[in-house]
Amino acid sequence: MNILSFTGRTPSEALKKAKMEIGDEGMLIETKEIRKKSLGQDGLYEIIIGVEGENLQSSYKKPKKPLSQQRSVKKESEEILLDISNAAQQIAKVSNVTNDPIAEYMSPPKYSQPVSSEPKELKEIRSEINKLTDKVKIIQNMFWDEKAPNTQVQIPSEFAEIYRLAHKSGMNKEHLDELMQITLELMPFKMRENSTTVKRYFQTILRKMVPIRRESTPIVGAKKVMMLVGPTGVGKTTSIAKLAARYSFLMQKKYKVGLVVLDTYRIGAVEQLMQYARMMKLGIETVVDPPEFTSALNSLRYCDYILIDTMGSSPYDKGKIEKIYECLEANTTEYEVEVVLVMPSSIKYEDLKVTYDNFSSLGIDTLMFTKLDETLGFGNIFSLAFDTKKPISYFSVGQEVPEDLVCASSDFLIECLLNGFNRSKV
Ligand SMILES: Nc1nc2c(ncn2[C@@H]2O[C@H](COP(=O)(O)OP(=O)(O)OP(=O)(O)O)[C@@H](O)[C@H]2O)c(=O)[nH]1
Ligand SMILES: [Mg+2]
Repeated sequence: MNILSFTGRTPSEALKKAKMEIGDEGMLIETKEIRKKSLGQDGLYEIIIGVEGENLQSSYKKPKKPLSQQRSVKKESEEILLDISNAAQQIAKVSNVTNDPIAEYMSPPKYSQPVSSEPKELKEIRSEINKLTDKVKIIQNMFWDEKAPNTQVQIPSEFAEIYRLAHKSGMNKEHLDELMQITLELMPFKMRENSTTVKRYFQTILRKMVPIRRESTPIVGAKKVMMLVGPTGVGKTTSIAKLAARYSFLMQKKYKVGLVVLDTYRIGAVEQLMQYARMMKLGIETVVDPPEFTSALNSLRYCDYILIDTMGSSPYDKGKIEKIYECLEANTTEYEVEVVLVMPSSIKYEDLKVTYDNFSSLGIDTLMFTKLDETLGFGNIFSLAFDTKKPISYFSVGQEVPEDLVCASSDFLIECLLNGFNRSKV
């Protein structure tokens, strides 16, 4: 077999040259990045093609010096992987590339080799097909070089899949670029060889980047006081009910839970929580003016957990946010109130950021995201936590009380981000 080398500014340019010179008969053995693309310089890629015996097209006039004589080719590379025609055809199918630079040089597929009925040969064919599938993925990614997004860092083709997934998830672009850079810098070279290991490594990096507050239970004698704040209709009251049920019935230890309602503007809001309190037989206090906040907390002194529901306020409604602030300021008890900002996962990162900024005067401690069941992308959640460095404490994944609540974990979020929300994995 003759081993030939072709170079180009992109792998597909090199492949095109090979196609012009040797037609369909060549077998793609290896693709290499020889020089990275930089500001003032094009990238340089080399593809290595194997051609059986004298089987070269007449258009191939100048026989190149076999590469095997120039330098050694890895033994494993000798295993023939792909016929160029077949490759190009499959790429077009898989990647749906229009204006495929190879397509114009393509001839109909040739299945010249009759399949032997010998079991041993069948086995070999199956093994070839497996290798082929792997290589199709590599070649599919070659087109990445031509479609790759305009980013600060050059994203290699092996990263195409994770880039697409993260981009589609709604992650902020600057964060994505930053993460790509980190991943590129840290990833051991060996792991870049296939997209599965690249994805696994990227997953690990993402997990490390997202701040999470693990659920902790109150130590004996102490109390946990949590206040849920956030825009209207995001699921604060429903989440208070879920948390109340969790702490009072669903954990190993049954805690005493008390509720406080700050949302006294609307009769319906008080009634909603009153109903849950009645069902779960929990103490409940209402607060109209800030000085009553301390007395409400004092009345629930016997509780391990005090959960405070607040009026939903538009992020632009400074008046309502101010009222909540006054209550927090008026707290003269020894209890520290953990302020949880509740936001729906169904809004884009920029809107989450505006919401966060508007509520930040309350001193946000943790983030809770609701309605995970109503969205497809989770990169916005990642980006907000990554940007604000505020840990996520809980997720709400549906309307059902109490079951649709998930304690935050980076594994869960990153799984949702890369593979979508799956109720069976809750
Ligand atoms: N699909 C889905 N719906 C949810 C989720 N959490 C809450 N909801 C629904 O969202 C609606 C509003 O929920 P509430 O708990 O009343 O929201 P709120 O933030 O207290 O609303 P205001 O008090 O008006 O600000 C209800 O119909 C809930 O059932 C969730 O995780 N997924
Ligand atoms: Mg409410």
